[in-house]
Amino acid sequence: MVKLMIALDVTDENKALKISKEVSQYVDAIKIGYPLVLSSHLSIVDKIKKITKKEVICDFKLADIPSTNEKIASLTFKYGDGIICHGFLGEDSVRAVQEVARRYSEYKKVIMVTEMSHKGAVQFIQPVADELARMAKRLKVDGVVAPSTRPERLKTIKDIVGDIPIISPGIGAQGGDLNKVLDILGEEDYIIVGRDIYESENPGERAQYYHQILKESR
Ligand code: OMP
Repeated sequence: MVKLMIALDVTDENKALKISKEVSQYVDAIKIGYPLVLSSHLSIVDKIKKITKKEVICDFKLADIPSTNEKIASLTFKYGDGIICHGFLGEDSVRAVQEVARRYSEYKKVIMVTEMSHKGAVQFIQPVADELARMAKRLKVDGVVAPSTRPERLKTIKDIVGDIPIISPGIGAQGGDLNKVLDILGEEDYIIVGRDIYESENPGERAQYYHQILKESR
């Protein structure tokens, strides 16, 4: 069964914790990023984990020189189970994050962006995305980000990375076609859904809706 990761991009700690509780039984992982962390504190990861007992991935899209990436990763892995970093900075910047992850524990995940889901991604990142995917494969990262908004690109990237899990945003608010995406993804992969769950009137019900579709598509 393809897994469900909620993107919890709300800017209010209480709301984040309330939604975490409501969706916890239907999601496999939680992704937080700057919106939530800058409006609260990174230690919110502990609170979310306590409520949900699920993995929390920190989407900080690291894009810096190795030594700065290393500092950010060290602080992040005190709390998060995983971190998202960019690959276009080059192999050394990603390796720096991987080394920090390994120092913490074998369970800390480094997830690398290949191609992004928004329109602007075709401008600069898409032309090098296959190369980024090949680098991700070579570096044996723990996951890659690839777009649900472009199923044909998702398929190409999946073919390149093979058994590296994909986490794929673009379903819901960004208009990705879930059926097409489910034909491509496997049971180690995740769809990421944010606004369509956390902005809905009943986030728990909406998460259950996705959970059910994923379950039935097995
Ligand atoms: P919704 O569009 O609200 O479902 O949220 C998607 C989530 O995935 C947000 O947290 C985005 O920042 C993130 N995301 C993308 O939308 N596109 C990408 O290419 C990569 C990411 C990401 O790395 O998570």
